[in-house]
Amino acid sequence: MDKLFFKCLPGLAAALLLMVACNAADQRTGQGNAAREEPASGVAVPAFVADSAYYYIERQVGFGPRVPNTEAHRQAGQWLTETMSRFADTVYVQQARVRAYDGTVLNIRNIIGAFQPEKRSRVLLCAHWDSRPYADHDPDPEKHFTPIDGANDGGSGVGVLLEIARQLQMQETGVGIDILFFDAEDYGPHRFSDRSDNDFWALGAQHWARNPHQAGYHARYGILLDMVGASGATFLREGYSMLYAPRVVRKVWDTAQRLGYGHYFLREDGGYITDDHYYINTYRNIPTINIIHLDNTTPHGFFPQWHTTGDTMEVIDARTLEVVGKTVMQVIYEER
Ligand code: AHN
Ligand code: ZN
Repeated sequence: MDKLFFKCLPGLAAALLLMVACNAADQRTGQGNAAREEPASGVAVPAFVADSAYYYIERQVGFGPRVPNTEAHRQAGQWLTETMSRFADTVYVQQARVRAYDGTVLNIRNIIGAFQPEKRSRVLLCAHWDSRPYADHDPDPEKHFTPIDGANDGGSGVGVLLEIARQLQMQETGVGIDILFFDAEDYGPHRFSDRSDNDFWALGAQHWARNPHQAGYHARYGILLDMVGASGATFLREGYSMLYAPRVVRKVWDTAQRLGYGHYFLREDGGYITDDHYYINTYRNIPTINIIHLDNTTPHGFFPQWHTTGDTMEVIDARTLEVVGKTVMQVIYEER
């Protein structure tokens, strides 16, 4: 009974919060759920609700660190599957066992929501849903083996994409959309382990890219969201994105500029990051970019709380979620 109570209360809070968020949007536009904004291009794009994306991050973090083979991870995966099932036309859950750098066998799940599955022309949106098992960049050495909340690293991309999924359910796009939540992105070698190989990151994406949920799966292009929620985020042009998908980078950065978000999407090059998109590009030949917070002023090149116990809800700013959500929505709703 206790369990039921704890399960239902957040559910009710969710419903209420979403209702409030929707009503707020309704009042602004007076158009109910079909709330529309028509900027420069003239395409009707539904209004991304940043508070809703923020709430989806809070829910994920609420399960505890989403580290593979833990109860919090199992429960978060269950919630993600259920939530995606409310929005997408078809949901696939791809289960697998993969071997981590240290030999640990991880039970993983990639969760995929397909919108308008009958459409041949498709765009893929993705993020990782697991969180890192260790805060190996924490300023406090005692925390170097503490799992992290991953509010920004993991949680933010999923939060933005769940809100986009909610909008897709209310108003369809000209192309089909697939939203992929990859598992086990962040189980890469501990900073102090002797394995420094880059191929132990993005294990879920590596598995999916070799065994897609549909044989021969293809999409026009893909967009990965990684660490898209910190206040004052800067998105530099990531190396592999420029190498494999320069036209997609240009399309997205131009769109952001048009929407007035040029101070987030900088026309500046960042480093090459081995992330989920690398395997989508190399194994599946789908030109895929990474919208990732890069910062040349920190020692590791990421946001300041990267892989520390400080990656909590406190770093999340709804304004950043809004910038990314609106940009991605504009791009996909303009696609014919
Ligand atoms: C490397 O550090 C080689 N890849 C890390 C990509 C990453 C970690 N994204 C989020 N967390
Ligand atoms: Zn990470």
